[in-house]
Amino acid sequence: PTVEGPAEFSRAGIGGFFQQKPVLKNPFLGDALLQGYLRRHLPSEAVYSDLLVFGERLVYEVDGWGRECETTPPKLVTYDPWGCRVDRIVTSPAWQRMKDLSAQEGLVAIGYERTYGEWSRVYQMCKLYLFSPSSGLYTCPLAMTDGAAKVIQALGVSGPTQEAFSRLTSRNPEDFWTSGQWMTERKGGSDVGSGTETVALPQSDGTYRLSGFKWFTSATDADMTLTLGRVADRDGRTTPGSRGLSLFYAAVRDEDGMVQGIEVQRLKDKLGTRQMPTAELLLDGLPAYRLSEEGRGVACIANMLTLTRIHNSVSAVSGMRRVLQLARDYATRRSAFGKPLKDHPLHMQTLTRMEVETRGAFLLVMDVCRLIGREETGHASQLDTHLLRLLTPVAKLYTGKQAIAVISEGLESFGGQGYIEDTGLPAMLRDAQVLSIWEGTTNVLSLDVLRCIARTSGLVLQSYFTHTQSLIASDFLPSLSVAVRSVDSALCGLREFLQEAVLKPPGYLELAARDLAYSLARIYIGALLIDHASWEGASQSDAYAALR
Ligand code: UCC
Ligand code: FAD
Repeated sequence: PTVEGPAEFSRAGIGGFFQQKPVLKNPFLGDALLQGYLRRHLPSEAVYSDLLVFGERLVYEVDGWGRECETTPPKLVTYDPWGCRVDRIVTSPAWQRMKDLSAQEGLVAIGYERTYGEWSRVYQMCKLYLFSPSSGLYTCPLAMTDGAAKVIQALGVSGPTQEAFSRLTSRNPEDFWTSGQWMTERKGGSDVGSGTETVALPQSDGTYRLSGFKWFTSATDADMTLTLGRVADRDGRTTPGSRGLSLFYAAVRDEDGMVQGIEVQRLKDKLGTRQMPTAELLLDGLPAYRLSEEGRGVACIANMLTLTRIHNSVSAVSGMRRVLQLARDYATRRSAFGKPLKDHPLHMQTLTRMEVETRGAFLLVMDVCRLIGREETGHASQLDTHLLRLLTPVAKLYTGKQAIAVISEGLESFGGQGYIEDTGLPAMLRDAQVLSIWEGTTNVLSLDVLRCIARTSGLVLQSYFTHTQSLIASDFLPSLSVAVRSVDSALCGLREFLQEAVLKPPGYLELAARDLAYSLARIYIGALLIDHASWEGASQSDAYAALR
């Protein structure tokens, strides 16, 4: 006689248990720190309701488009069916919808309308922070678009950049443009001064034609770009090094939407950021306008670097927050050893550590946004300007690395499912990995920190010490005194280290650059956590995070 097994596992039956998946809820409502931060600094009903409604839209509409961008990556069509060269980058319909949404929601515009004065950047970046993990990486072109608008505004909007500026900052999807940022060439992405081979040939009408090879160009479906090149003299000679670089503006396509003076060599095959086209471009006489004085290219594109590095930091912290929101939800749905994960103390300790990192990163990044908002509206003191210069690279390099670690831990909190492609979770880790590479690697930004300290004869550091001390010197809760002592003693240690370092042989600080930048980040984060927890509207969680 044959033995029959349980019916539920026979024939087509595969058992009756199916794990509930983690559910994305309104990311604004699920973020107590974000709400608290806004209540404290920007208590506006209009901002609150905009973010609330946007949060709903992200859950019910946009998040699905984000997945579609991932599963329908861009393609390059080099020739049309009749053999004509077209170099068309075809993106998914979802990617197109992201562009329209970005205009409608004012994701760049808010930073220029300045409805909330010095807090407008904070508002804009909070909205981008909610958007980023659902955006299918559309935040990448938005970062460069914002950076380009800032450069153009700083140089004075005139001539061909007049139209560009109004399109980059438009809320009308019909008008809205995105910009590229083409800096990296094959010889070097960090050392742009030595690596740039692109030559700019002056034309009789005052414009230029660019010839060269851009090795990494992201979101290459952009309408325009800012890029670097060397102006050639009558004999075709150029000035080597950084001093020979000028900044150019170019429209990428003509009126028929065809690339002009450009051949798209190929699209990159990337670990992550697959939603977005990243191309290698041959510039073959690309018509361009020079925006900077000759030789001032790097200094002029620095405004773009500042803003894109801030966007990078916002994306980093938003990735951490998103994985945590999902992990917390999952901990209520998944059981092991007879109880939900949320009732296992060690699992919750793991999530708590991620929460503290995320909170610290959020406060650091928002503080940089606060500072740039002050600078742009003429409210910045000398101390603010110093802090902005120092903390921009610090925040970018630190949060980029944090995001990789926190999101990696986040994947593990789903067990094996965190490794399964169509849950959408692995893409979060892949996309985080780039955050420490583009817009300046960790080491290059650590050296940028040293350079800005040297160029200001240490004044940026003085401002750092003064402000950090003031954050922990105000009326803190008595229960936080352990945390205050800890930050205070770390500040003393840092001061002593720097006093000794200047007496050491050259090269000593270079080796210490990364550790120094990390210390600057961690101490400042500690002080911000204490400051936020000491605010009258703070919650118990705020105090707990500061103590952790
Ligand atoms: O990766 C890219 C796009 C990726 C996609 C966008 C993602 C956005 C986020 C999305 C989130 C989802 S575009 C490529 C990015 N490339 C880099 O970041 C380059 C990394 N390398 C550096 O940053 C280097 O430090 C260089 C290239 C800036 C070094 O060049 P130099 O010529 O050696 O620089 P110097 O001599 O230090 O500075 C030249 C001038 C100085 O001004 P003056 O002459 O007035 O004294 C500096 O003060 O530029 C000024 N400067 C700066 N100013 C240099 N760096 C800065 C800065 N960070 N801030 C202000
Ligand atoms: P390298 O400069 O060769 O650096 C190699 C290593 O050396 C790094 O670890 C670096 O930290 C280290 N290093 C370099 N110099 C020093 C030093 N002095 N001291 C210590 N360590 C050092 N670029 C654009 O211009 N536009 C884009 O749109 C764009 N999109 C990108 C998209 C993706 C997905 C990626 C991965 C890159 C993109 N980039 C873009 C390029 C990116 O900005 C560069 O890759 C990055 O700046 C590093 O340059 P590199 O690749 O030449 O590395």
